[in-house]
Amino acid sequence: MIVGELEVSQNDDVLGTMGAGKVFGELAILYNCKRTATVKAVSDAEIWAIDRSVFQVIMMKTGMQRQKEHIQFLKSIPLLKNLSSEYLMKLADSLDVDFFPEKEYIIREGTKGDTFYIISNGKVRVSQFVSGFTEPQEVRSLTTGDYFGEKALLSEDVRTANVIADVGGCECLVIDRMVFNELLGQIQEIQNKDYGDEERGASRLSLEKKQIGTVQVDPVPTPSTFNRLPIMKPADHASAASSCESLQDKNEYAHILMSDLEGIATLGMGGFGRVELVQNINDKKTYALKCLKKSHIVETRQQDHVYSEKNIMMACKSPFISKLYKTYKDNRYVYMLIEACLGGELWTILRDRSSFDDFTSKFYTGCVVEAFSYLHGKGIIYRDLKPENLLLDTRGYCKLVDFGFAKKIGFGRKTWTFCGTPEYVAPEIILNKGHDVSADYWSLGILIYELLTGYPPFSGSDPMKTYTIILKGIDMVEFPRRITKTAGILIKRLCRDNPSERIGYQKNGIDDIRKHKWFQGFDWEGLKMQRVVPPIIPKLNGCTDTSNFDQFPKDRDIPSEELSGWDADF
Ligand code: 6J7
Repeated sequence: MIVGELEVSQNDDVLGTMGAGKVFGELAILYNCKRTATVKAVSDAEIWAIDRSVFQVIMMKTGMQRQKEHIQFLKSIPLLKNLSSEYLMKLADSLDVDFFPEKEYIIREGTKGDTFYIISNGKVRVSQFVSGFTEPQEVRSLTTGDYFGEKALLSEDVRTANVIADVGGCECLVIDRMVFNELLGQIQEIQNKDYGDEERGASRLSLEKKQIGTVQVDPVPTPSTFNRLPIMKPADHASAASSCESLQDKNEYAHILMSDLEGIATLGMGGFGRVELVQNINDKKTYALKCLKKSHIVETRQQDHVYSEKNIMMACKSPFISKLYKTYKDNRYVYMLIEACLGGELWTILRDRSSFDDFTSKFYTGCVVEAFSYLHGKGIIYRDLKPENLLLDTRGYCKLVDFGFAKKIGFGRKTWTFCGTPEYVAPEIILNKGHDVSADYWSLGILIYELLTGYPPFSGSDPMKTYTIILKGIDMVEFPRRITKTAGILIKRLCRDNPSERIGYQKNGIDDIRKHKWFQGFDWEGLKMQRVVPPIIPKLNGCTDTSNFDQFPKDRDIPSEELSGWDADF
């Protein structure tokens, strides 16, 4: 605001007034949600305004620019010259930048250490206690591009020298223990570094290790928030379905005409259109037909998402992902002929049972891990994990459905579209920092929590409250006793605020999740080969039985024709 006076109110209660120089309106833009308060001019006022798209572009560009600069700088450091660009990107993503004024101790000898530093600008002086002297003796000075702080992380745990900011202060890139171990710990130069401490007679002070205080966690209220809607999505509640047979080759379906399909029942519906169970009149096989209203797609500008959904699903061949066999179109709809999964939504089963036991949760999580392993291996992120998007097939295996938010981003790249379902959205998506497959690992942590308890860990009465709770972090969440210690550890490792620290996103990839203690003894091979007996076997009476789905009324609404031609290649 430039000139004038503004009044801020909520539900007719005046919260305060603002004058020149104040900034407002950022919350709804940051969090992609409705305005949280009313702002009214109480005098003539002049204001500068930025709309959401410009704000997001600025956020995206500054984020990309910062990352580019960090990568460029990291590339110029001889120590890191052999690091792959994937590692450099992860490093650039995980580091913090800190400034230390002149004479400040960055590191104090004898204290516990958990961070590694690279000097990005300025100088430091390094000193050490040496036998025969009462004061620490200066041993060297370091400048831009030099690093320090590795010894406590490699073996000692305790700092072996003092590092003090020199004249003019010093700016450092700060890397924590976990990222250091993951990305830098194996570098030979670091492993073999010998500072000549022994020859010098260094006598490291053995200060008492500081006790790490226990963090007091405020229990977060966790209301049951079902009926969760995704953000910026063509379909609010798209579900697919199944056939009685295991259908493998999509070319087999090329000959199926729309006129061969007879409607049996509705499996799901929303603003986007509906999903119908249909039967081929010739061979009696059943499918899910997802019918998307073209006018709705155009109104919500989801054309690219719909194409992406088609292309990704068509390219996927995994038993843990529902198959897309064929697409059709007419003047009002585009259609996707999808494998039916008549066991119903995992969400419905979870709702009916309140929560799952450890093995049941492991089994469904395992199916998702296999689906993610397949998608991520192809450079595809899914971005909408939740029990509503997991359907059970006739045998009780679950499959990922609804690829409206999936995107092929390749490797070492990020994307910026704000999407997902509030309770499952990762902090970097909320903060518009750019995200990649690591956002799927975050959502996997949320899923495990929800399967084990029946409710998600972060949940508010509206999306913005949910986002605010998410940004407080997983350590603020109460873990009920039904979440075992090892399950809790895995959830916390998946829901790290820093995407690079999430399990699944490190050098061994998703295998780290498969090998996690919570999965000890789990038959991954059996799951992959679908030999494991599923924990819940759906009751089904033939391939037209829709009793595992809610009932929906007949669709009387005929959408308007949409003839712009955007779907020419659909
Ligand atoms: Br730089 C530097 N020079 C020395 C040295 O001569 N002896 C020791 N022990 N450490 C030196 N350092 C760095 C090294 O990276 O200072 C850091 C203090 O914390 C040390 O790692 P640290 O022991 O974690």
